[in-house]
Amino acid sequence: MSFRTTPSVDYVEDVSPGSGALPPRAWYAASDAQSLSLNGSWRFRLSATVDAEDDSFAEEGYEAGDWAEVTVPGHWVLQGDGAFGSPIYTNHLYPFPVDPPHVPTENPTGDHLRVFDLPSDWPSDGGAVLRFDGVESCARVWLNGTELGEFKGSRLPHEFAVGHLLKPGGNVLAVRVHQWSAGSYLEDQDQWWLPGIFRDVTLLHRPAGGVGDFFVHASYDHTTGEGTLRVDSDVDGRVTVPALDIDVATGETVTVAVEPWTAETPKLYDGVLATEGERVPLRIGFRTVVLEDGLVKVNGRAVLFKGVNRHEWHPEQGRALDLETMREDVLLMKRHNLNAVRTSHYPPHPAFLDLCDEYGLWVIDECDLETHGFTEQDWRDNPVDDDRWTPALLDRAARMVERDKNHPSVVIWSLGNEAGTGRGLTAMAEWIHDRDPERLVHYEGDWNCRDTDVYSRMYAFHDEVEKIGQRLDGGTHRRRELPFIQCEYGHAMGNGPGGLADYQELFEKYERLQGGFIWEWIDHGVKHAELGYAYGGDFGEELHDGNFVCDGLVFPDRTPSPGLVEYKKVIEPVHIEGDGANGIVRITNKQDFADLSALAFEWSCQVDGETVESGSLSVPALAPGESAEVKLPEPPVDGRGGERQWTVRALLADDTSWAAKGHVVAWGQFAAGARPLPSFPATDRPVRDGNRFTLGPAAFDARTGALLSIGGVEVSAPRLDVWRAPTDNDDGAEWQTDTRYGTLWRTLGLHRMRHRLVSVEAGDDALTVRTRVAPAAREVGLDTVYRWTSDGERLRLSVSVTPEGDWTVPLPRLGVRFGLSEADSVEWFGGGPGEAYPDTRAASMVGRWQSTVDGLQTPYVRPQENGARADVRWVELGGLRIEGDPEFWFTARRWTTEQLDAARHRTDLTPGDTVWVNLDHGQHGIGSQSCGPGPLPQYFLKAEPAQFAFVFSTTR
Ligand code: IPT
Repeated sequence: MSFRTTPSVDYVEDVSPGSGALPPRAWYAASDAQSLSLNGSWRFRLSATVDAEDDSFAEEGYEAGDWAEVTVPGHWVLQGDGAFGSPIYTNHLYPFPVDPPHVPTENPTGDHLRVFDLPSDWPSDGGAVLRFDGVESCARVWLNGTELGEFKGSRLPHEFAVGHLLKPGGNVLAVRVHQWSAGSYLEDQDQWWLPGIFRDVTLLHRPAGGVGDFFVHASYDHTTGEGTLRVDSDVDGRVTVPALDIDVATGETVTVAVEPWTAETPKLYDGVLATEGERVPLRIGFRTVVLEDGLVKVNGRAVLFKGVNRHEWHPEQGRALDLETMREDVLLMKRHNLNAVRTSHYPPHPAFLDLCDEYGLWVIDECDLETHGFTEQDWRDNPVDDDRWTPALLDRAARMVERDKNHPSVVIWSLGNEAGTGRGLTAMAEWIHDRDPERLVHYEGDWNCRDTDVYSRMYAFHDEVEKIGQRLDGGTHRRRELPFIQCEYGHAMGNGPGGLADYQELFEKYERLQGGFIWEWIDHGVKHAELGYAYGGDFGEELHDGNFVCDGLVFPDRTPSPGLVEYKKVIEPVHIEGDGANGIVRITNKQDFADLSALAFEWSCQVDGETVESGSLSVPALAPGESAEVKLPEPPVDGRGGERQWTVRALLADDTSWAAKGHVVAWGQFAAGARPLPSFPATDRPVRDGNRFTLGPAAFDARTGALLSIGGVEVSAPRLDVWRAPTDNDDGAEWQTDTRYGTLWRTLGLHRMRHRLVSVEAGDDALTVRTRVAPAAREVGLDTVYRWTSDGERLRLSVSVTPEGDWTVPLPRLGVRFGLSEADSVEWFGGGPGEAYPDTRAASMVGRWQSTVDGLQTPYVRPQENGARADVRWVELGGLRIEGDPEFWFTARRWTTEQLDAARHRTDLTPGDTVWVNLDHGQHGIGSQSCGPGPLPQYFLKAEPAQFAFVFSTTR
């Protein structure tokens, strides 16, 4: 005899999207129909398998008093202090056997229970709908003991008709959520696996004659300046837009003069869709998206996407984001000049799209689909190429498009991410094209562009992007006619990404290149009591991808990282270049739609980094693409003869919804005269006194030639340093074999260089110390000569480095490191205020800056090289003033590079007694090799002969 033991749980491994839910429809936040939020505290019981507990908890009268509680929206693994399991991070590996559609027997299952009363004024007529905006990954739902159905599609809405089941009080809503389901195979995005009811649960009254589904078609004709509106509605009604005097029936078309919607000018018209039983507010943006002349055009103009990939993330709530956090993301994006978001890799909380409409961001709305883990088996059994899964794929496409179709910000639909190729994707594209011919379709995985309207790639190197721009990349006939975007580039993991300015130059040079989207917005660090922020492996996962989950432009707490500051500069909407010698500044409007009337311009003149004069600059309201040359005022007369430069800034002329008047949008800086280099005659002579040499203000160890003090300031002797704690980009991704310099440097031994003293020579005007710096076991080395001179007050160190042997790798850095026993505040004249490296220095502004040693540190979630300031002319700290000949890179920290290198989390770093200072002549570029290209050749720090000098004096 055979029998099945678990007939009731077949749905978990069923490839179908589910059963019982209503057809998808347009989402709206509020209408005049009543609604009841069911967010809040729910009773919660966790089981280890899908059927460890029966479903009697769904019955009325069930006693759940001894259950735990969780907050909805939320993920249970982030609640209960570890009592409910923990998060798992994998990039593309499935954390369970690839055995589709089966999932492990160990399948954490969370039973959620909520008892609610209807408000006393809840209408007795009409029906009601229960809406789940997001549940990971599979849910089965009961109301008052009656099963409503089950569903998959974690980041998509599901509604159930419940009017007939509701009672005034004591309604029992029971939801059983399984962490793993057949749907998990379609949700293999690079992120934490986080089960739970993580978006809102809402009960919506559905009045008789209420609004059903509706589709707002609002186009803009740039040749006439007119907008055309038609609202198709399942339920007939009227559409009114008071500001436009529109009052038409649904389904009827009306054309009037309008201001169009663009990301730069997000004009929304308030309207109402009124049916017999309901009034739904509309926010209408008129715009037309087409593929024309091989370009994505909106309102007749090609757009340049300056975008970012945004996962939903909060360090404590995971993907359960509140409205304020969503708004913070949008405001940060607008304030950093971004104009586009790809909702990687699933439709976001719908309120986020409302914000994109309101503040102005172009959106690529991506479907909740990724089957990346099948790449491990050459895509065998990939669900997107297996007809049995196609209904689930179509269901996902429809739930996204129907939910989000009324957002003007959404200009492109994306089928999903990293799912290989297959018939299921084609079916999705066909369905979407048919349902919404007024938008374009994107998918990166198909390089032949069979189903898509844009050729999209991720992490293509600069040289390939240039070829694509020049249309020399070949490809299918269809692809050759399409515009190009990088849906992911500039991997913002740790220090970096480098090379953004070089990409932007290409995007701006070639018409076919319509920009790109940085990977990614935020580090998905999980707030952790001991570690600060946890990443993959910190929860004991058996398979994980470490800190690959921390690769955002903002830190987990949404503090902008230097990468975001750099990106803001690189994509600034106004280009400001100057000819300082002739006092001319050239301003170019790089926007696609808006003129410059929203901006005010200011000039200032600096002598040695200090502003001596400033004023406003009148700049014509240039149209997009236009440039003008503006004459700067006569440079101020100043007897000091220092280094002079101009700085010109573009600021918001008035308050906007996203930043206050005076917010700096763009800037340019240019020299008005060369920098006088520090020099003095070497008048002093080294004098021996026992085991010391003195030279001007300095004392040296006579035997080793090591500097001991300058004036009263004790130092641990400067010596050559080439090591930096490898960044994630130095380490590179595992699939990059021959350019992973972090490993190559370590193999060569650059992290354990030995210093052999060759000679100490006291001459007439200099103390010269000759050394050879080299790693054990290798024949390569760096002949290094330190030459010390003084004029009695100041001390000059000239370093000359001559590589010996066959150097096949670049150097991480080249300079000197020394220790100071006391240092806290730091002031410098040079690049700032933030860190910069050779290929991440666009945003480094030359000026006078102040900070502290702690303030100089950039808190990358996994500690690594950070905090260098570029182009430093002089720095003062710890009683010393150090001037550079030429300018140098300055770094100071309370731990050694070796300690920084060994640390896995910020909490591993404990300040020691010494402040370690690096004065570098060179730094190797950063690149984006944690996923993408390394530094371009011009940013390599080659092992080549080099000379550089520093002048030391005391400030006390
Ligand atoms: C690409 C993914 O699309 C994205 O989700 C993320 O994983 C990113 O890489 C790296 O952080 S896939 C890439 C490995 C080609």
